[in-house]
Amino acid sequence: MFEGASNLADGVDRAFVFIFSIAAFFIIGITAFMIWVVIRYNRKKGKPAMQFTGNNTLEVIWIVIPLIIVMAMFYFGWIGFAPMRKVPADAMKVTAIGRMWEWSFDYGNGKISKIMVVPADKPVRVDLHSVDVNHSFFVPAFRVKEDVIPGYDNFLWFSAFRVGEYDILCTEYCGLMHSAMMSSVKVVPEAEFIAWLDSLPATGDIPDPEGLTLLKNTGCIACHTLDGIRLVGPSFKGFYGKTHTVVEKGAEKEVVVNEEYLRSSILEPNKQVVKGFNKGLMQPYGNVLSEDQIKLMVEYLMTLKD
Ligand SMILES: [Cu+2]
Repeated sequence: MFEGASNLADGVDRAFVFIFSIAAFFIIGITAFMIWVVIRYNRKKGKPAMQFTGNNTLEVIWIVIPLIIVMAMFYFGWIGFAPMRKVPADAMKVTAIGRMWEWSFDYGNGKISKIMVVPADKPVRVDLHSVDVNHSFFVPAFRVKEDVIPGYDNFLWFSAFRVGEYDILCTEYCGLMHSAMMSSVKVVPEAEFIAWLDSLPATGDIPDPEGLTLLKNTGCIACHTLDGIRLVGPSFKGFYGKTHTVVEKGAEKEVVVNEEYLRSSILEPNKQVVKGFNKGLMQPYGNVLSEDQIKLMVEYLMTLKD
């Protein structure tokens, strides 16, 4: 159990052993020195006490030596800590959700598990999310620990190299059943992980497609509904793929709503306005949305044909 099971463990252990050894050396050394002084200068021996003021050599020594020691502690701490904040770009993502008093692990697409399963030798990024109070996600064997704070999504990562099952604890007192807020992480070979994820039922919320999220966040659906109801602009439902009459420079013409029409209606909404709707109510979105965002929106709108 003492042996680390992730890529980050060595750095943490090195800093821990270094700082612990120095602390142990000084606590033993100082205590022994104090005992020696108490015996050696015992008042019963009748030696008169002497007063000293100022000793430059001594002061330099007790400034320089501790300075070197704490800088060495900092060095080992830093080289252990720095890699913890650099998540490899190819890391797999899992969201750990903390609530009173349990952990759950969201693998995306509605797949939520009570225990964590990760492939061996793969970087795993764990996004930390709390739905209620402060928790702290701790895997002792991986030497990773990070607070899970409501309203502030933190993260950690690791690459576990030893197949096995390890404890997950909450290390921030979070109420009555805090001590029972435990789970475990299973490190399995990659093929086994893929099979496990496949068999995990999708019981959670399936997130909106990215294009829909963009339509919502940009405010598009305030004027264009998704259910066919007419508001300020034409409903998106069944819009794609049909022929509509539009007004361009005062003249009516027929257009087939294709990918290009959807795109140009985001960039130049007042160029070809669907007949029966008012011109000038929608602003061009070319400088609000990126090319990629427009592409995602258009792709989503194309799925709404009936
Ligand atoms: Cu907790």
